[in-house]
Amino acid sequence: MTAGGDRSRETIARQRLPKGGRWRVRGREIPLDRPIVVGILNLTPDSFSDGGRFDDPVRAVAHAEEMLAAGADVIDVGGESTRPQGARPVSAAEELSRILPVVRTLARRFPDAAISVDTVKSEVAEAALGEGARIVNDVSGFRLDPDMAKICGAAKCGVVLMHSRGNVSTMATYDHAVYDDVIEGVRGELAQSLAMALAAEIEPQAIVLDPGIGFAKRSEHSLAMLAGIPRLLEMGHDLMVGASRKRFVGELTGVERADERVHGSVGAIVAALMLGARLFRVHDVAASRQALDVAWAVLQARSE
Ligand code: HH2
Repeated sequence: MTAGGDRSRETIARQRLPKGGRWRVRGREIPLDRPIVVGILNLTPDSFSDGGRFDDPVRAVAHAEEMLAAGADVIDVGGESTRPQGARPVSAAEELSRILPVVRTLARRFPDAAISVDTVKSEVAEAALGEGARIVNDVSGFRLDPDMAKICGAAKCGVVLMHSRGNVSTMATYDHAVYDDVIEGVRGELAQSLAMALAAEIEPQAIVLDPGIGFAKRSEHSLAMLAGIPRLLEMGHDLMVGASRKRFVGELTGVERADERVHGSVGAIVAALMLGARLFRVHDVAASRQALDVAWAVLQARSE
């Protein structure tokens, strides 16, 4: 064993697991004393891996039910795709017509689940919160709508501030993927999102950060973000990771079809869990739940 190997083993042994906090999400607290699985429900015709599969409300609710039965803690409902190729922005009215009936049904039928809305528009967030959503997942980290922070502060909902650059059409492309130091760059820009949230009196315990895997990030940037999770945790908030079926998994594994990337996606979230992330936004709930629970049990046994 080399001196370098000894040193890295020591570093890993010294690393403390973050204490299990609680995520405040509008009248409820989600304990973060185990990995939290956020099931993706895209009500879009054009999402990169599941576009068109759940854009009918009946199928969407059935899929949410399956994900909850498979162990999802949160259902993240989205009505606008940010796909890398030709994402088409939709109006607030169109987004609302896609998501509101489903949010309403899910909130009533599954009162124990927390419903999250994946939107960059305050009008959509406000309406979804009015129908029972408890979390706003803003992939622009409050950059694109000046009223988003205010709406979330007033509603006392949970928020996910994800890092991205550009607008809905460009944020998942490589147009803005230029960094001197990707982790410092993302930390600096997430700090601006955080400042907007705190200025709107959103409680720190309501805020989860997300490095935005694949958003203005080439594969090497996404890998650096995952490896850099301990440095992102220094910002003082729990982390959500959305690696599910993304391009970097395809590039690493040579698997072209997004819906065949489950094994690589699970590898990514298990690594992220080991490095300190607690929340995972996934398409494949059963595989992710099983893998995270086993990896978590190993981590718990190590820290006892
Ligand atoms: N990724 C996507 C959408 N929303 N939200 C968070 N917090 N983190 C992510 O990594 C993230 C996200 C993109 O994935 P998907 O919803 O499957 O695709 P599309 O944007 O094409 O609908």
